[in-house]
Amino acid sequence: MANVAVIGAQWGDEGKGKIVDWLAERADMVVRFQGGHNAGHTLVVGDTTYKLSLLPSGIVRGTPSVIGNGVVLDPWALKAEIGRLREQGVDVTPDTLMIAENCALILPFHRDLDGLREDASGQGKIGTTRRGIGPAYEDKVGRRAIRVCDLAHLDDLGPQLDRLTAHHDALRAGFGESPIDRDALIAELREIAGFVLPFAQPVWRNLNEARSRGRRILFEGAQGVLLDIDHGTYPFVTSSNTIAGTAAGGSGLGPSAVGFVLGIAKAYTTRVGSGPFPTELNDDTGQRLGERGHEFGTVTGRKRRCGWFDSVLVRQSVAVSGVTGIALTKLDVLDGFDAVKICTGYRLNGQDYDYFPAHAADQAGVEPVYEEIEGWSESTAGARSWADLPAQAIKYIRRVEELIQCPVALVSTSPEREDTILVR
Ligand code: 2SA
Ligand code: MG
Repeated sequence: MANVAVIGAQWGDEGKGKIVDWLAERADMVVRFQGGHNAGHTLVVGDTTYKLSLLPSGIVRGTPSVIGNGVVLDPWALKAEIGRLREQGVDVTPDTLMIAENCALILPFHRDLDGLREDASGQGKIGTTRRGIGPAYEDKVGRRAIRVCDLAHLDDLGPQLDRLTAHHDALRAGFGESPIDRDALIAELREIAGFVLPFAQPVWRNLNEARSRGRRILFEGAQGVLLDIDHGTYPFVTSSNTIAGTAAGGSGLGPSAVGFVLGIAKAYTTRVGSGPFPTELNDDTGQRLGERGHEFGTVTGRKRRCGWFDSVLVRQSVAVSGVTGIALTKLDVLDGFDAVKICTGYRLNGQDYDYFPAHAADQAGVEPVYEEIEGWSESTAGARSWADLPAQAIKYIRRVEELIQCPVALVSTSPEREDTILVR
């Protein structure tokens, strides 16, 4: 079996956690390659629900798990998440978790800055998770970041701290905040270093070695393609590249390491945070999708905005991420509708669009064009084979495939791992 990269094909929360868990059984390693603890992956195993934000989903079943260099790592969040898992009976040791030594850290003032900016933005709010993700990536790209490997050299941090504090103290002053207390920061880092360093590894090397020994690697994306810093609904995006191409750069393997790209898409659409959403429904139907789909954020508990399936957006995600097959999730949420709609194109200023234009005002202004399909009254919840699906549901899936120009490889019909239909 080829190495699989799993990515979200919408705005995140497509149900990647369950699919990754399903695939992790067939993989030797699971790798996170971008994002941080802004992700929220829910896994249901028997009677237990695990909520992961930073750790790769393989960790729950003991599959060796890797946090790659493309991730921004909050060491305190790491410690807290490992602590919660240990309470649920899942042990995390340096045998089951490796962290790239060249991973940039999220520090306490990144989180502060994320919140300060959001609070000051009013209407322009991005609706971030306030975890410091954006500010940490800014420092990485600005060559000021403190990285995991620096935790072993805290006495030599002088020049780096100069650059970091010069930058942040100016920003903080603008918000009326006091300068960074360098001694306190070093003391905090010294305290957490002992927890993090046992997991630190030259991950690129270990992964390449594993690959040459024929180990199967599963790449676990976070968020979704429409939140990609380049291809997403900028500026209402996250601060990393969420496309499948990042699996290589964010882990230290070449692009040839990825053999199959599985895009995850919900049978409808949701979004948390601000930004354009052409098929959003601010009516009873939207309400019903949210209630049936339990659409609340895993990390922040925020209510998700809901709407019909948008084939234009998913087709675009399929293209920019090189998606080989789609896993369609939460089909059962559409059970019982008299009719279901699929967005097949947009209209803007009297013009037709078969793609999502880049400009923010155009993205906010497009009117969706819908195709209506007769619904199905039977339940698809828990269906485990194609034969269990009502004819109309199959028709819906086939139409989705046609519109997004990509085959549906899996259909997920409940949070349970076993309730998954392998299409071909
Ligand atoms: P950030 O914090 O800088 O990454 O936020 C920027 C935008 O990215 C969105 N974003 C997400 N959207 C959906 N799911 C995400 N993870 C959690 C989950 C979200 C939660 O899986 O449930 O619990 O609220 C996620 N992470 C970031 C965010 O809403 C901003 O639009
Ligand atoms: Mg999520």
